[in-house]
Formats: sequence, structure tokens, C-alpha cells
Amino acid sequence: MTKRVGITITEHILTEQRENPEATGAFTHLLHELIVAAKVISREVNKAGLVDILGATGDVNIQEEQVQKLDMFSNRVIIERMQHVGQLCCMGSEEVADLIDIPSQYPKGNYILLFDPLDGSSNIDVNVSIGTIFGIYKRTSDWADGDYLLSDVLQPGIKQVAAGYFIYGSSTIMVYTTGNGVHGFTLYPSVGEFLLSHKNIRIPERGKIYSVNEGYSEYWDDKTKAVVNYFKTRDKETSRPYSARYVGSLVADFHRNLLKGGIFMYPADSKDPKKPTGKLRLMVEANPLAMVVEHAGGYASDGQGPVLEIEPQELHQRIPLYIGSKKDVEIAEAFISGKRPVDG
Ligand code: AFP
Repeated sequence: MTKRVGITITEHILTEQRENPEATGAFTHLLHELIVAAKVISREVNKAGLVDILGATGDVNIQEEQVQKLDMFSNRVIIERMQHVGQLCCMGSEEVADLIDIPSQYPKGNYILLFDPLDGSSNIDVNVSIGTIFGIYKRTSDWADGDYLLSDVLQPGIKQVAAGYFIYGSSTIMVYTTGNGVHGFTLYPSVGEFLLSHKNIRIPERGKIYSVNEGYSEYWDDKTKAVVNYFKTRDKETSRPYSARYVGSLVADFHRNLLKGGIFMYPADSKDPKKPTGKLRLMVEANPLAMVVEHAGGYASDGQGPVLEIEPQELHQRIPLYIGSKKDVEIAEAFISGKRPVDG
């Protein structure tokens, strides 16, 4: 990975657009507006301790998790900003049960935006990094057939035309890919611009970090326990045991592992019978990060195969997630899928 400062995100997107002779500018416009929304969220997150915006609303979202005020704010900012852009036919948010239609007074386009407006929101009031995750698809049905179809939204992650995240941490960083490398941009607050800070990010093939909520090991099956034990077992050749790091904010855990190498796991567990496949959502969390990690040379699996090839059944579908350095994820997948014996 080489570091270079000076190129703005807008310049970078426009350069990519120029390299694609079929580009109309629609996608560039869409991404630009999303970046503006993220800047607004970043500003609010940064002043979260200064204004009376902290604390839960008392409501629960569609995932039956407590909704924090900043979640709702971020959700609203993205929807309001993106609905009039004219490039979307619909949106899907982690915070909204149904698909979000574009109001009839606004023009519509070919793209679909799926997002988690503020991931890791239970960390807001303790100043731990949180983030916005997004994946963008193109509708496949014909305009002539009228409005978009559910099948336009429920496409496997491999069909994403772009994906990425914003991390609101010690600085605000945007990491994204359109399939042409993974690039990171740091927000310079005084200038108000994202500047290229991490060009062509490559994740190490094998890492030294494992990230999992080990407090739930009681709810894991033997295969899952074997995976985690593998990373904790001493082995000179593969530099094990690995170090444990778990923030509890997917974007933060993912971003660290992307830069340093390692594996993030949210396995299936028996903690909540309503969520036997684990907590994380395929469409708004796993797929976007899977696209990022794969274009950085890593891998994402649900324990049986590539996340990006899963045919989604519903917008809020949950899956087990193993994501990060290729070799580490392949080992986890081998244990979970039964290709590697539990005592192997
Ligand atoms: P919240 O947005 O409700 O804080 O959930 C965050 C999250 O979906 C993801 O960011 C974390 O990796 C994961 O949950 C942490 O979940 P556990 O607290 O169960 O480990």
C-alpha cells in the first residue's frame, strides 16, 4: 500500500468516470451526494458529546435493537439527501423495515442504494468509532416494465457496482471500491474535503489478529469453537497465537483488520433463537464489506462459501460472517463447512 495525499475524492471519482467510456456521470453524481450526507453525519457524530443528542430514544428498530438518536438522524440525512438525486429507483436501510421508494415528485434512475446509516451505534456514547456502510446495485429489470422489482434489490453481492464505508473515528475516513482497487480518503475538516490517504489498499494474505465476541462462546457449536481455538493455538510457522481485538463496531473492527491483516468473525450462535445465523445483515453489512475485502485481496465467507455469491431471500437477512485475510478466512471456512476436522 502506498500513501499519497492531495487528490480529492471528487477528482478520484471523476478520473474513474473518464476511464469508463460508458459512464454518463449518473454514478458520480450519486456517490458525490452520498459523500455530502456522510460529511453531515460526521459533523454530528463529532459533536455528539457537546449537544443533547446522546442516549436512546426508547424505540426499537426492525432488527429489535435499541435505536439511538444518531441512528435516526443518519438514516434521515441519507434518505433525504439521496431521494432527490435522480439516480436511484429505491433504497434499503437497516433502520427501515421495507424498501424506501423515491417520492413521485423526484426523478428516478437505475441505481439502488442499500445502507446501514450508523453501524455500531451502541458505541456512540462511549466515543468508540462507528460508521456508515453502503452497497450500490444497478436495477436489472427493464424501465419499460415500470417500477423496480424486488428481484432488482435481492441481487447477490457480486452484482454490486460499488461498495464502501465511512468510519467516524479519530478521523473520518471513506473507503470504497468500484472494482478498480480499494482506496481510502481522509476527511480534512478544515477544508471539508476527503483527500486520498490510502491508495490501493491490499490486505495481508494472513493476519495476526482475530476479532470475535468470545463472550458468546457458550452459544457456539463445536466447529465454531474449533475455529477460534485454531487462532489461539501456538504455532511458530503461522505466527500463532493471534492477538484478540474486538471493538463491537463492525466498521472499526473491519477497517483495522483491512489495514493490518486478520479475521473478523460473527458466527452463527444459539444466543437468540430468532437469530440462529448470527447478528449481521447480508445486504447492508456483509455484502458491501465483502466487496471491499475481495478487491483488496481478502475473502468473505458465511462459513460455507463466498458471501458475494449468496442469493438473498429478503432485505434484512442475517448471515454468519467470516471476513478478512484470505488464508485466515479460508481456514475458518474449512472448519465450519466440515472440510477440516474439528480436532485438525
Ligand atoms: P449496533 O449498531 O446495534 O451497535 O450493532 C453493531 C453490530 O451490528 C456490528 O457493528 C458489531 O460488529 C456487532 O453488532 C457487535 O455485536 P455484539 O455486541 O453482539 O458482539
